[in-house]
Amino acid sequence: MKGIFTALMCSFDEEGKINEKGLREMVRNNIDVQKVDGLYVNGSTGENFLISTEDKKRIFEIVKDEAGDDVTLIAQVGSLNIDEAVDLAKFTTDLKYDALSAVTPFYYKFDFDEIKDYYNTIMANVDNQMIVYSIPALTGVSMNLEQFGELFENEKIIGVKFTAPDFFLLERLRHAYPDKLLYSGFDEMLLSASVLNVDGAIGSTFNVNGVRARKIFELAQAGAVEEARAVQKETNDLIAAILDNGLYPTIKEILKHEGVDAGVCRKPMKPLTEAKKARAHDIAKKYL
Ligand code: SI3
Repeated sequence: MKGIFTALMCSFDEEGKINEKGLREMVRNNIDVQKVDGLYVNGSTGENFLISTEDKKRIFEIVKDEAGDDVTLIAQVGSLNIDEAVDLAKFTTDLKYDALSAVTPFYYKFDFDEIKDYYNTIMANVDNQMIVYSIPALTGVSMNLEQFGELFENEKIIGVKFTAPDFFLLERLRHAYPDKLLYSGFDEMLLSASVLNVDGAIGSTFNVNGVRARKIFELAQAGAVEEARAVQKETNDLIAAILDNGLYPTIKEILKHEGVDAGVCRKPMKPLTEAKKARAHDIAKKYL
C-alpha cells in the first residue's frame, strides 16, 4: 500500500460517454511508462462527482480488468448518498480492489459525529480497508489531530490521503499515528510531505510525471534533499504551466501528445480552446 499512486483520469468522448479503449490506454500508460505503484480510481481527477453510478461501476470494472494484479488499486467510493457509497464499497470489494477511499461528506455542514458515522457505516458493510480522503479546499471539511485519531479507532481505517498544505498537522499526524498510512495529495508539495516521512503520494500529475514523482519521493527518503529539490523544481515548472492552462483538460491533452487516447473532460468542464490545446503540446515538449 506504500508508494506512488496516480489519481487516474478517465477518457470521455465528446458526448461524455466512457471511451473504454482510451481508459485502458491510460491505465497501461501509468503502469508501463510512468511505472507507478498503484492507481487511485474515481477520485477528483477521475471526474467522479460528474458521473453516474453506472459509469463509476463500469470504470472500476475496466480498470481492474486492464490492471489485473500489476499494481495496487484503491477505489474512491465516497458519495453524499451513503447508500451509493456502501453499494460502491461492496462492488469494488467484490472486484478485489486492494483498498477503499472515501471523500469526507461535503456540501451540507456535517458535524464530526456524522462524518465518523459515514465512515463506520461504509466499513461495517465490507471486509476491506479504508483511506480517508481529506481535501478541505474542495470540501470545506477540516479535521484536527484528535478527530483523525477518532476515525483511526476503527481498525479498518488504515490511513488518510492528506490533500492540504498544513505541514504542522501532517507532522503531528505522523508522530501520533506512526502505524497509519499517510499519503501526500498535492504533487507540487511532494518533497515537503516526503521529508515528513509520508508513506506515499496520490496525484493527478503523475499521469504524465510519475517517474519524477518517484524520484522526489525516493530521494527524500534517502536523505538526498538537495537532489530531490532539483527534481521538485522541474516538476513544479511543469505543474505551474499545467495549472495556468487548466488542470485536467491540459493533462489529457498532454497525454494525447504522448500518444494516449485521453479524450476530453465532462461538462460542465469546458474544452480547451485551440490556443490552449497548442499550449498543452508546448508544455509537453518543454517540460516532459
Ligand atoms: O482524488 C484525486 O483525484 C486526487 O488524488 C487529487 C489530488 O490530490 C490532486 N488534487 C486535485 C484537486 O486535483 C492533486 O494531484 C492536484 O491536482 C495537483 O497537486 C495539482 O494541484
